[in-house]
Amino acid sequence: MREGTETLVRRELYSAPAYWIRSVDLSFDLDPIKTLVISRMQVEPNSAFAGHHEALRLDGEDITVTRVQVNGQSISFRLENGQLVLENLPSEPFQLEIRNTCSPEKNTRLNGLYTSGGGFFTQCEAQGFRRITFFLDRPDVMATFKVTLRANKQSYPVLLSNGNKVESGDLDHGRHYAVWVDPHPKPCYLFALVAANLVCREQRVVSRTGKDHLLQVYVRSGDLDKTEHAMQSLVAALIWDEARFGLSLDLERFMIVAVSDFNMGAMENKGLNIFNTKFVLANPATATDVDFGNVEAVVGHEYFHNWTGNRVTCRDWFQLSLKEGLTVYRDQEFTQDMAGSPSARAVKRIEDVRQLRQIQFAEDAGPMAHPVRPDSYQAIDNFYTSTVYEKGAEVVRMMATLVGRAGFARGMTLYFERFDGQAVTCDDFAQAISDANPDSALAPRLEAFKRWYAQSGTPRVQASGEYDADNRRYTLTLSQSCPATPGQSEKQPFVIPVALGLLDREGRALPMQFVGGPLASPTERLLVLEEASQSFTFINLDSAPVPSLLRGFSAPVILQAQASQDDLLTLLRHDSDAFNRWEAGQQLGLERLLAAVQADQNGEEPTLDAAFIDAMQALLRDESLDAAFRELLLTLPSESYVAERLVERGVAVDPQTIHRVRDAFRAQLAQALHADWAAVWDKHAQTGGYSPDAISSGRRALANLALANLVLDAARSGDTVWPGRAYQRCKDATNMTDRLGALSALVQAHAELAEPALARFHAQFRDEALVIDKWFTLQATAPESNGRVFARVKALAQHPDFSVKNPNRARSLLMALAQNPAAFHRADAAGYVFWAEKVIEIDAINRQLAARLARGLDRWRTLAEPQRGAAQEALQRVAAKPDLSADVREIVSRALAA
Ligand code: B3K
Ligand code: ZN
Repeated sequence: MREGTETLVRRELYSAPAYWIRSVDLSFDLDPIKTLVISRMQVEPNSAFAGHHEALRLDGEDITVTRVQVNGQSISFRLENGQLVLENLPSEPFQLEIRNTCSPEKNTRLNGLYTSGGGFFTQCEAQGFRRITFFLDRPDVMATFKVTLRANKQSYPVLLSNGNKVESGDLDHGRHYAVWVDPHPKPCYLFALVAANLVCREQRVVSRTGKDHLLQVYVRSGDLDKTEHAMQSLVAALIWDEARFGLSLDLERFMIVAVSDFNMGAMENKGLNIFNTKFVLANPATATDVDFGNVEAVVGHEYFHNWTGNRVTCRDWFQLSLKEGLTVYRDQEFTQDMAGSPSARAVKRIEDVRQLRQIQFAEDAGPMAHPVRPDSYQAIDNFYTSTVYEKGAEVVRMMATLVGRAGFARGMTLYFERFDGQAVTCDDFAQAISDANPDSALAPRLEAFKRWYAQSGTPRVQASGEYDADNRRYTLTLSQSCPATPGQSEKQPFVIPVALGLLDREGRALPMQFVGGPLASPTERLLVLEEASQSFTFINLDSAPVPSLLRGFSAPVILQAQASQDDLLTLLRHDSDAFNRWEAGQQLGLERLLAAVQADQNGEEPTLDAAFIDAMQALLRDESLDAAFRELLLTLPSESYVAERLVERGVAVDPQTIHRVRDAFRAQLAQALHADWAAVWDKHAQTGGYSPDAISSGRRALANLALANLVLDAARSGDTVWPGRAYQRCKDATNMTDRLGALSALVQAHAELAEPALARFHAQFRDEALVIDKWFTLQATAPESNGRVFARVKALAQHPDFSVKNPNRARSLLMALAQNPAAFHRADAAGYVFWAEKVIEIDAINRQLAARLARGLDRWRTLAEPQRGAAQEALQRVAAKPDLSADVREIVSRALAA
């Protein structure tokens, strides 16, 4: 047992293991109360340690060892800090056999071998395998696995593990068995087994190599009608990875299994992906367009790990972004390529950036700020963060930008040539991309570029332009800085690719020519900012241009450009870069929100000006724009994004004021554009037969936004027609996107009809767990008004359908509350008291889940009083618990540290 230990693990202290485990033969007698595990390993002393006779220290946690044998002879052993220590071992390779037991039913942490819905499932990344048997639980120890499963045949008809099934049959006493062999050496975090009563959808495909593959999606028998989209997504992912990167499936069989109790989204176990049901199950009646998109993205993500993560894995957990950043980049590209049109690609990019700025930027500014390649951790599970994943993906994206699309594909090829079958580092990856592109913009700057892996914090880029009319020149000066973050006070300059365009006042793209540069004058250029400050001069310009900076969000930085209102309006109307068009609109909205929050202190009512409303109206009416893009343009920056921008300006955050102001603006847009919203609704409300493609889902998204505005405006005007229509749509809708959109319109506007609609919805979907999750979330994320939302969340926590044991359900209510600033950050501290209770309650059951919820107060220091003091007290209350897990302790102590 290693409970409560708070040792800090450091990246610098990496050393190779004293022994290798080359193969392992595992056998399981599966029983919920007591499962017997026998592990036979081929162990080899690491020749680098020759002559030292190191002890072999095997990791173990919450398991009981009953016998240890070396080459068939029982030997003595001792347990030290939870590790099984074996001494006086042979200096030649030997066979080690360990027998131990574990208790899957008691494993409420959902880490290791556990039971869910009457079946057995595993989760081993990062350190769950040690909860199954004693092992060198580290990713640089790679072994081939043979697995024998024995279990009651009636209760567990399906027995699965990694690789290929080589044998199966019946045993005495109603039991049966199956033997699986995985020929690919792998670290133990990629081990998986499933024993359950499941059915599967299957399909055969032939890959480019000419090989035949069996694809299977396993679910509970009632869910088979929700597996088509996951299977289609898997086939699409297979084809895409071959086409874009030349990477084919290396397995005869590829399985996906859905489980309803799961700590995160999904897990890329070799050949046996285990998924949270939320990211597998989808049909039009129960899943929204967003769910369909998530299924495609996560199925793709886990499939892509088969190469980026499994074939080439991480040397140690500090290198996590090696596989996660790269695989997120790959799944983002996959979704964009699947979306097709340039406009649909831009929509996906905007959604990804919005997420990055909302979550990762806040993380980078708070107590949990860490580099993409962290330097230390207490609980590795706390470092599966937005920084490692999403910022890591941006780092890969910048490399791809600097070497170009074809260059990046070459880099990937070299990466696999060099490292296939090995456990490597982020440096190895960057080196391969660079070496494959010696003449690129990356190669000469590689060392400086790698600061993205080492330095935490979000860089700021200031831009200012000067036009010299006499010489018809425009000089753009870019400078960068990065605020101090925990443990890092000084930062060196980053290598920042800045995609740039110049527009004239009419919005036409201008050719961009450098002094003395080549004659070519494209309308977009990639500048590389690598010093603290640099100037770029463009010639032959007849008037002062409007710069379109950081197109496509070419680097994960905060741009401080001080663009004028006119410039922003020009960009909003005309920029050829869809991302920057959207960004200009966000800037215009943001400035108004910030000004109104400040003015609120003088008692001024928040009022939107005609110029802004007109601009929004023009966009809403512009039929040449995709519906999905208009939906994004017409959505104001979120409350948490506004809060972070206030922090930037040194203002203490009052979530209640931000909420009041943003709500007032929403209401004004709903009123001023009423007729336009009604017209949009008429045009987009009916989308015909359901298809989750980008065009149809964009139409549904815009229709739902229109309905939300119309129902919201009805709350002001007393109109009953629109709420009536929304209610009717809740009843009649033929797909979940429309139904939930209508329900959400009622709930968000606190319409009277919300109550009967919610009750009806619950009754209709009471047996669909994932839909009931939505029902909880919808209520917890409604705009707060007079404490009603918070009161409802507390009541819902007592609802018979609520349970903190199921992570999806717990998140659907509690994480949702933590993401609803005005409901959570109450002046009377009740939100924090409730939060602390739940963190402590859940920590006793499931520490990973509790640690995620504990992140909810990361940004307490930015709050104004009385919230600030109250939040601190709540954190202290949690920190004062003596038996807290290392996971939660790490989060709250970092939050409280000065
Ligand atoms: N690699 C897993 C995450 C495991 C999290 C462990 N706490 C899922 C993924 O990123 O694909
Ligand atoms: Zn991943």
